[in-house]
Amino acid sequence: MAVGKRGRRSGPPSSREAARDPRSAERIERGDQSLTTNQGLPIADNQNSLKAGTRGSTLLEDFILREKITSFDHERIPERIVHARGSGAHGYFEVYESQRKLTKAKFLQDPKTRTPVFVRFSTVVGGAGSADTVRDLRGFAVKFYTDEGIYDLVGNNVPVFFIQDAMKFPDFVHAAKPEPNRAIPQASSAHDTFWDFVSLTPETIHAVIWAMSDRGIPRSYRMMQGFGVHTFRFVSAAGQVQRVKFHWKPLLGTHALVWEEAQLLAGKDADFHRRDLWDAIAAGAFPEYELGVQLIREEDAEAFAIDLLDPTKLIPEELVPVTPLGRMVLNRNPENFFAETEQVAFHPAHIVPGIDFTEDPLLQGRLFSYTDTQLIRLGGPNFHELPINRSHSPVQNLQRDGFMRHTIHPGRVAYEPSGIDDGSPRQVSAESGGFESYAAPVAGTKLRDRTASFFDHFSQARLFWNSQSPVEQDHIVGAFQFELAKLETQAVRQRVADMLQNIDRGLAERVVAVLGIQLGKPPATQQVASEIDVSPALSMLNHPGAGIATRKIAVLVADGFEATEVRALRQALAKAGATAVLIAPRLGPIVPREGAAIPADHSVATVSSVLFDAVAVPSGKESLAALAASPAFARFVQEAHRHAKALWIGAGADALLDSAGIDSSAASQMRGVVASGRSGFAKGDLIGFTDAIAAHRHWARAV
Ligand code: HDE
Repeated sequence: MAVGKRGRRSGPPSSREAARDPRSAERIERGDQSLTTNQGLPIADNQNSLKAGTRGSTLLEDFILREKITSFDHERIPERIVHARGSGAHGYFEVYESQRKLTKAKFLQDPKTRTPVFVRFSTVVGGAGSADTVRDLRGFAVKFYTDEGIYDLVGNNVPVFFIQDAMKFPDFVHAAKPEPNRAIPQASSAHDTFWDFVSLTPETIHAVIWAMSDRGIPRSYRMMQGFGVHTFRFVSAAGQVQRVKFHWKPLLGTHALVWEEAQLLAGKDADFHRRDLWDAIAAGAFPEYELGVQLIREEDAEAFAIDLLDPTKLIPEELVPVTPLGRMVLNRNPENFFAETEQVAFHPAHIVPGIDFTEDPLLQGRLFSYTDTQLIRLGGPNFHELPINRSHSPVQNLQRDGFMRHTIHPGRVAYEPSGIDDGSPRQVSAESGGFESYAAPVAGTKLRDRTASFFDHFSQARLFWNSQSPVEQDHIVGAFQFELAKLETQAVRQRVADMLQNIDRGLAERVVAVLGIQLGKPPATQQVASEIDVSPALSMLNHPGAGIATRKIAVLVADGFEATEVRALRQALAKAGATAVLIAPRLGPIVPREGAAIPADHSVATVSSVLFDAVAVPSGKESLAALAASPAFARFVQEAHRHAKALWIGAGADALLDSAGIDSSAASQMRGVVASGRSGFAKGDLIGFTDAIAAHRHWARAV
């Protein structure tokens, strides 16, 4: 059982919570049941179709075969046009203390209220079957089943978006998706049409530099931040209005893969993030995120260098700190991927009293798009009746009929006002909890244009660049180099490189160093000085989280390993909440130098270092000789070293290190390498190893 930041227990869902879940009415429990058709007719033979003799044709009369095949033919629904690849989890949200002064939203009033949630994490560009670890932004969509109806916070793992106006969304997505003639590349921005669009649309550059940073390749859905992106409004019962930006911060810290690792993982385990989320929840290591808000008084809304209505901009946390409101714990895996993760329908317009929109033109467009897309994806207007989408508070209105209507409304009256029946359901005044839009003052001429304050596209991209540590900057340079080197059209490569100068001349120079081109004239821009030059909160390295809970450590062994060392390692890791996974040349029992054999968890043939956070090679002369003779183990160690992971090196591993291309004489001096001495390991080594894992990566060693 995990313990939350505020020391609360994060147990599995209680029976009361399960009973509240409207899905319970729709669940088909497995038991000793008869096989039937959809009409309930018991089926006597599920093996053979109805034929004219054993060698004859199948008869059209076979309604059982036809029903089965028809159902199968219609199993797929259209995948989401964006965010098609996703993984979901159930959990709950609870507020730390009443936020009555900030908002009248009921689920933010009482620390004793546990609001059920369903979360869907996703990549944006790839199809439903694409790999989890591609370079992309991640969706972070949360559905709160509140007592006032559904509230959806449909955000991403970075705080800014690529475009400023909904009008450009189809263009942006068409440019990023596989090119329409060849339908390649899948789930990748490294192609001409994406960068062509970017080079001609400078407002994209801020989100692009986030995507090229390590934020684009998260280690885990459990280790990434979430952002509402747009500015919203909080409205209190006393009528006080504030602008609000939402933040999710993971308890485990914000961590990334390295690019080569992400690429290898796409082949080794395309489901890496999905599996990681599922396994953690199944093991009771419930992911936890803190919800925080940046608050700006309505009257101060225009006090910043940036425009709060511009979704390509953020407010640095150093200017407006994030106030923690509560925590979300994910403690239950879905039971059926299709029914829950696939059919869940999020919508930024699913809001509750106390939260309201702003006039952000991207948000305004989203308010249309999400219902519209469900009409085609989920087949009609009644998708809110699907169990996963159903409000936990009563739904009463006079909308009727349509495809797949589940509810049955008796009576003659489906209109309002009516004097024939009791006039129910009635509208509810704002004082009694009815939703009332914030009365934002609006005046203007009808036009198609943008406010002048939207035209600075580079100041915050520069702020982001300046706020990265040197190693994070190296990774950004590498990502731009990779993507631009993949382009086929030289003019696009040139335009992007020239544009990068408007972020930072040094960045542009470093990027073109491997592209075989010279920098040209930077395009003209408008730039507004930002209030600060550096925002430490933007560097992932400043969000390390605590400890090594849920980390997976590969322990490489063959017959003859030192059992005492493996036992001590296992205990130390388990104590810290991490898991040691035994990897051997074969499955079955592996025999130590002394003591009882231990079964291997995996054969080296089916795993790879990229699936683990750190690697341990325990002592044992015979064991180490066998590992050193195996190219698979040498590669395992060499890759983990190259990806800057913590390494535990047992006594006498020189031959293995040599075959892994690591200078064995220098190993014990390397950052993040714990080399146990000839006289065996000490307690301090175990602490050193867990500390090295907690540091995530040891960049000084990366080669
Ligand atoms: Fe979305 N977006 N989006 N989006 N979005 C969808 O809705 C859209 C935007 C986000 O796990 C679609 O049900 C428009 C910003 C997430 O089911 C669609 C615009 C942000 C998810 C759609 C945006 C997001 C979606 C596709 C610009 C971060 C996945 C399927 C005006 C704040 C939700 C669907 C899930 C999904 C439209 C921009 C986040 C087509 C038109 C900005 C996390 O309706």
